[in-house]
Amino acid sequence: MKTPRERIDIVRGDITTLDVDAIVNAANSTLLGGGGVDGAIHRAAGAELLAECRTLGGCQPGEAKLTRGYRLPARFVIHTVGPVWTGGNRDEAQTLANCYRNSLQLAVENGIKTIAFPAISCGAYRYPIRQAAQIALETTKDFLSSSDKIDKVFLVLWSKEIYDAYRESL
Ligand code: AR6
Repeated sequence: MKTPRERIDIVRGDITTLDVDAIVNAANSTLLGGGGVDGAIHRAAGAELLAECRTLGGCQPGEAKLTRGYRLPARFVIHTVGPVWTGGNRDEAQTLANCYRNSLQLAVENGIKTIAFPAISCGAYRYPIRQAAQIALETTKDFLSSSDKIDKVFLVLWSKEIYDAYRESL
């Protein structure tokens, strides 16, 4: 079996274009859309995504909920809500780790083998990039070392700065 490291790919690009079983959305707790990667995912998936999101009753920070992918190449979208960075004293690190863990767990429960994450909380929610990169990588590696159900995790970074931070953390 491949090592956890061999099952993680760090790539630059637009997550909405990826042909994977599921892409993860960095949503807000209403799950009713927003800017950043959330806006891009809703635009690419079409109005049916918002209609399904309306049935979910929102989502707490650190938790994750599944919808179909509609017009996306991805079959599913896993919506998670990252922490807003307020200095690090409000369990932001724990909440961010929960986003990765709970999204991966939900993927396993739904037979998802390939999954792509954006840099959750690294935009509007202002999480310090290096710390977020470390949490993304550590939490994903830990999960993969305890489960062989996921074949590949793509960490998809839009900006060069964040891409470089992830490469360094690896
Ligand atoms: N593909 C991959 N990454 C992207 C894309 C894309 N198409 N577009 C943006 N990013 P953000 P957050 C990057 O702000 O910090 C929304 O309004 C972006 O460059 O999308 O968790 C929600 O509704 C950044 O590095 O998410 C919430 O209200 C990263 O994705 C709030 O923003 C995450 O930035 C969530 O804030």
